[in-house]
Amino acid sequence: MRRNTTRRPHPPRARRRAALPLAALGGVLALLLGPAAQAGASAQAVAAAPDISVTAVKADLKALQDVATANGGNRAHGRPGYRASLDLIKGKLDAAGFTTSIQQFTSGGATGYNLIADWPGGDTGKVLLTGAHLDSVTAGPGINDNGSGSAAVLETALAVSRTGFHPAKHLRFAWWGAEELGMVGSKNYVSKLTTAQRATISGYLNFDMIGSPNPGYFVYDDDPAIEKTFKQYFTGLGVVTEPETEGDGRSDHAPFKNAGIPVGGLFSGADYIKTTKQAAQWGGTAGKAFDACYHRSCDTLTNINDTALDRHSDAVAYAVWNLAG
Ligand code: DTR
Ligand code: ZN
Ligand code: ZN
Repeated sequence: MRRNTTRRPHPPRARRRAALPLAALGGVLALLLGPAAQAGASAQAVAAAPDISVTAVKADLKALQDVATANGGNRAHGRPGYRASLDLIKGKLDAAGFTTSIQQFTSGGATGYNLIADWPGGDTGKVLLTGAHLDSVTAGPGINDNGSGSAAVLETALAVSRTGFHPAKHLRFAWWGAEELGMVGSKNYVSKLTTAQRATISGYLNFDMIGSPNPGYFVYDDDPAIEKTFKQYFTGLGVVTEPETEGDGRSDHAPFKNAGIPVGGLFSGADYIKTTKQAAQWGGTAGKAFDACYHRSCDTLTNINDTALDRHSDAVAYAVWNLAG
């Protein structure tokens, strides 16, 4: 979905070359006109985030559904469906030019895996990390929880490659294992970081359940700058948001927050009940859960609201483009 933003879409390379002299002139003018104009100029200089195709995100969800169907009905830690999900995503990232690595750990007597994908370039002293947990519960395929976040992060990473985005910061993307066992994969990742490595992470963006069938629009109320970026995006859409308050400690942002790393993220709701007020502002059904199939076998490809998935996927890209320095 296109946002009503004043920014133009990222011009193709040829037009970008022609535009460079104009951009340089803009920079000189900004210097002459002073800080306020400079702020305006630098804001204008941020490339517009690309639209993330909800069709592409849903195709990834279909692929994850197929993985679960072919592997006992789930993509849970320690089950074949999890590693098959990781290999599917890794293959797309490798083909798109990312430097991928698999971090192994053990939990509950089973081997778990995190997938890390680095986009070459940028200041490795300033890393913007974007992630989602890839595992499901054993009860079902976990398409909303958390195929939705995994697919949106994947399509944003692929958009970075497709558009040739090379921001000041170093971009890293991650898909965590064993979140459902207590954020085991992300805790493992953070525990292995040295103090110096932790200091390089300027922010961690977490996306866990962003396509709920009776959706809400909750923004993590942790780091103010990250929260503001997400709220700006939804304001541009004319969508009201609410702070995500009960999520503290309930997803993969928690280990990063506990390590003093700025965190933020989005959530479309789980088994809590949508109020009348929330239904009035967001649509959907009051008195029903945001996701009645939370942690159940019915969390399948039909357990997704396409509008929520589309809006949240675009919000992932908007945040990456605007927080990448
Ligand atoms: N713990 C997540 C789902 C979840 C429940 N509340 C929140 C709040 C913020 C993010 C995620 C969640 C899971 O079951 O994977
Ligand atoms: Zn869950
Ligand atoms: Zn989840």
